[in-house]
Amino acid sequence: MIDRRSFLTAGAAVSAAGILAACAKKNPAKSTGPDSSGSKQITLGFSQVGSESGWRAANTQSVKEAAKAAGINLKFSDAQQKQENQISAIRSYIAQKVDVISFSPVVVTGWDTVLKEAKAAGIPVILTDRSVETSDPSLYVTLVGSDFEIEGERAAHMLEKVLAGHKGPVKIAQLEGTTGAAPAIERAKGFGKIMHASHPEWTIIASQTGDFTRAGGKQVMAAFLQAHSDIDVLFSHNDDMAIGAIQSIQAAGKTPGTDIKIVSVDGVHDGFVAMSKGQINAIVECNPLLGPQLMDAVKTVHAGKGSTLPRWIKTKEGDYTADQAAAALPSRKY
Ligand code: GYE
Repeated sequence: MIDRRSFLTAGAAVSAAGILAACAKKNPAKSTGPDSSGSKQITLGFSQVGSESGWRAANTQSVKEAAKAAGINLKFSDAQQKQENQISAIRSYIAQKVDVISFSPVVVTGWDTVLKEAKAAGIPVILTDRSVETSDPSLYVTLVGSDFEIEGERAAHMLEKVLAGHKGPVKIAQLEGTTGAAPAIERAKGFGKIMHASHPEWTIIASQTGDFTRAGGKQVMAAFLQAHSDIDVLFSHNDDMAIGAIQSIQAAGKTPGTDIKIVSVDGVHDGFVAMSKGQINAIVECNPLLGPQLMDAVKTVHAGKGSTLPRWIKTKEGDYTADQAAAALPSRKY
């Protein structure tokens, strides 16, 4: 998988940066670290959700590369999709007295206690990728990430295009992302909003989580196909689950993209490859390359100017159909 390779490359680059920084410390006459401005280097503690998808691998690489480029000392940990691991990572960053904490919350609820601990320690928090539900907005400075509800609406509009000319009822199966995660909740909401407002002929006949993974998508789609012989459309909350589902659709003797139309979200390399083969009909892009915007926000917050930032720094993204996939593939960056 490209993801693993790029992940390892990024890991190697970060270790190399660590060695360079260590060398620089031993020889203070030369440099005090990657930050050449003369000011003290910023330490950022970052808790990543996990390694569940191609999107996540690209996001991790972007964060690591952007930290390096910005001269920020990055402490990185992978929570393997578990909230308790993220809470422990954040507590450890508080104990280490990092300058800024950032994390991509696996689910939306259950963060107030640890966020209050960060606030009490005077460490600002920047959310990235996914949002939290909190009654106290002062617990984080800003969110750098996408509008997932709009992505769900865009997916419904892409399905309208895919179904152009189709008459009669449309039976939809939905592969949801991780239960309780912002992108799963909001993509379902946005899609449902357009469906209820404009498409009485569409029905979601099956909907379950595949946890944003290929294995999950494959397994849940196999169960959907066993229970329902008449699925017209798969709406998958990410490309990896759609790619897993394609295997189950083929195993059931059906042609993905033809017998069952597929719309998914992300736009990772392997999603584009499946789309160029006509197996996925349309993809709503969700840009994972948040690193540079995040590092800019970290610097602003560290300079004490967090109040000048918007509460939500949104990412720019586009929509693609199968006929555009082959032409777009060479210029895709993830
Ligand atoms: O769509 C999915 C990943 O939070 C936007 O998480 C992210 C989602 C992305 O696992 O592939």
